[in-house]
Amino acid sequence: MSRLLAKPRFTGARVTRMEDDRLLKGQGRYLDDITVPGMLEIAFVRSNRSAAKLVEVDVEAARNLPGVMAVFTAQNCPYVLHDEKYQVDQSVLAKDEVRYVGEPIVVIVAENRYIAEDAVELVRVQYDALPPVITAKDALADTRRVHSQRSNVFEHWEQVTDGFEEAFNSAPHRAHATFVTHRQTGVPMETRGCAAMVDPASGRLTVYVSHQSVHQFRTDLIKVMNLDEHQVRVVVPEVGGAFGIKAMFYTEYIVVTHAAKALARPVKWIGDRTESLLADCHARDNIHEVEVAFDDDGVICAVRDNVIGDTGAYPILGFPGAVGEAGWATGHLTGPYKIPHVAITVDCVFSNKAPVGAYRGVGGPVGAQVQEGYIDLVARKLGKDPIEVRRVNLIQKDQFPFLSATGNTYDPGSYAESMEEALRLIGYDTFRDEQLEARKQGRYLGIGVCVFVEPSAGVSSEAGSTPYEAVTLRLEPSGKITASTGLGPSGQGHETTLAQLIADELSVDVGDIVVLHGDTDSAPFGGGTGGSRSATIGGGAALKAAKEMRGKLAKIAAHLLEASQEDIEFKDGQAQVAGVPSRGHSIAELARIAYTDVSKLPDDMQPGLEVVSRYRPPMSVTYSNGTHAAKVEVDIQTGLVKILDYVAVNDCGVLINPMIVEGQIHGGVAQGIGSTFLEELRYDDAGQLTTTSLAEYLLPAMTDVPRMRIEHLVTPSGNDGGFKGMGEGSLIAGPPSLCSAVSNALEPFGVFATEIPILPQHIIAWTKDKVAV
Ligand code: MCN
Ligand code: SMO
Repeated sequence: MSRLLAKPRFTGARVTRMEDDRLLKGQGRYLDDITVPGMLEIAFVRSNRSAAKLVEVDVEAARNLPGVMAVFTAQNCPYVLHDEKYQVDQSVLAKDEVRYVGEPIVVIVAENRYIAEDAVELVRVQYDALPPVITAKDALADTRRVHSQRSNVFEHWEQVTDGFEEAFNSAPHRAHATFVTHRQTGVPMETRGCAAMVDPASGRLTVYVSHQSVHQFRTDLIKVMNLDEHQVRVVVPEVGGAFGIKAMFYTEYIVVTHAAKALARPVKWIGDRTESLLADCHARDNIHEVEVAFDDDGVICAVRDNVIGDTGAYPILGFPGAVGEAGWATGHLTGPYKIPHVAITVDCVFSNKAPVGAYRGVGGPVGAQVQEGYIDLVARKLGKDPIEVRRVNLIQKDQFPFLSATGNTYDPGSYAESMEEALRLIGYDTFRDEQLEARKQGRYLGIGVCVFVEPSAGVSSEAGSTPYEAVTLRLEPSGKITASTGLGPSGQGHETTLAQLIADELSVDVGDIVVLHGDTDSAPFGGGTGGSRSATIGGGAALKAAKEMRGKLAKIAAHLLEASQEDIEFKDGQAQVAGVPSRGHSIAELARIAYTDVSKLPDDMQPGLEVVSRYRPPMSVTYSNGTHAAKVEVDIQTGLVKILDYVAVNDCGVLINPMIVEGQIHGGVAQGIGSTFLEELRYDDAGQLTTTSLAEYLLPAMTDVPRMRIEHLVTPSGNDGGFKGMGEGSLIAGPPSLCSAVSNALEPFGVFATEIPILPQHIIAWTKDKVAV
């Protein structure tokens, strides 16, 4: 195989996203754009009680409405998701009992959505109310049970480092605080949906779904419905945002597929915004009671964290959400700090609320909120600058690989460096004077900082996991390249970034490559997109496939040129004898020969040029890092927070496309702003969700998101290519830095914010009638 490689042209460059041509012209084809003749549409009757026995479900009038083709209930759509580990059953359509508002009970299949919605109104559900379990504390008390056969506490674990108590008790100072991140969710512009149809000729089933992993989806679907892979094709069209929400498997998908099979008609469901807020997985909803022990310099020796994670009514198939949230949050409790001791207890509980699942960062935002929160707390107690406390606790460059007290091994990163760079960018040196000056005028400025670690591209060796990704590469007879992957992009630009990597390996233009995804009939089996794994693992697979292809091309070229394969280099779209461009063949010529002039091939080579490569990274996880710093002004009259400046210093190893990485950061910070100041899924005492539209669940608008400055540091990972994932870090770092900035601004009022979102009414209540000191 040729070892001589030209300098990369595309890797590391700001290559314009190839996806954007179609997306910006409105040519993206999303789930709801898929219509086929005879397609029926679906509407769900969802529970309007949080906890009740179902006494009677009368669907007669709905069934008789003209245009209604079928009505399904648990009786004629009897699938049940059984959670082996926690011994919980979830009927795909509620049977006997409902456990959260929004749980599907009946499905109407009609000629169109209008009729289906009308029929929904005709269904009579008679409930016998049960007392709901709404707060985490209620759930823990276990006096009322969400699932009668088992305790609400479905998961409990503890972790204590040896010597914790001694270290904790002998420290000169201790402080405590309770940190809360309320219920939030990812809100993709395109809601969830699914369409299913059976091909009458072959009998094969095709399911279109807006999802992050075609293969995982197929695995889950066939398991529940007892189908076989080769009879099921899953297609993911353009996805308008996913954010972890669409990595989950939901009961609606089974109902839609069942209806399509039962009626032998194509059937489609797309959630409306209310359904989306009610029944997409929720996230966060963690309470952390934290105690921290430290010395006079602010060096922290021990942290205790008692956590309750409220997971809602059911574990989501394949993703025990609260365990995920609390697991990541406590697993990275010490973040980038070299704190030697931790004591952690976690209780994950069921409640009569929507199930909790993945949302960008899964536990990372909560964990970072706690981590930066206790650092700020120490500073507050000692009357020190919060930056000083960070400086004395940060893991230093010469300490990598670093084994954290929670048991994670961090590969090299630039923790301290990223913070210093962020401080320089935001002008920390002069800020304190500016802040004092402003305070004299009754203006409250603050800077908050979050130094984050982001576990990315994690792979597990457990059975059932997919610790690899695959890329199929086909050099077509014309010399153009078709690549195919199991990744499931929803805006991350994989079509561009994978093409960049392949183009450089083969010295061709990115425009000569098309990257396909989202179809189990053509994509090689893979894990899909989630856990910020695509650049690292998918990119690794693309590199590997391209290298294999290069080997094949080098072999053909060497044969034709009567040269040694080792001497073949790839440059400007041709394979040539190193340094002798006149002795070479274009890639297109080699491709033509491989398919249609095969007598010229070496004897031991098959015709054609196709490879499939699977990359299983040597590292089980690689840690990205960085620092976000936010400068805010808090208006104590209106309770509004204005973000005056925002900087992000990011280290995700080798960058494939800085522009895409920066786009990821912009988006994550925007979500972080929503998470800190706007977004909260609120349930009332009866378990009714009161935030069922975007008029109540507020998202950041364009004017809420400031311009931000971004810088990159590069500490390569040990995986091929040196990439680290970064798709979640900006939502991990956003909320803590903003929350910390508010605390810093309002320090004269003794305010120390420990709950997000921070709403205007909170700020007003904290400062009203108080005198700044
Ligand atoms: N990248 C790069 N160089 C690196 C690392 C990443 O150029 N060193 C590029 C990648 O090639 C990719 C993007 O940046 O195009 C993000 O890469 P990565 O960190 O590998 O994350 P994934 O592509 O696996 O994306 C998943 C991540 C997750 S887990 C959530 S949740 C999330 C996120 O991405 N959901 C998103 N960002 C999102 N962005 C959009 N637009 N929509 C979502 O649903
Ligand atoms: S929440 Mo992202 O899909 O790991």
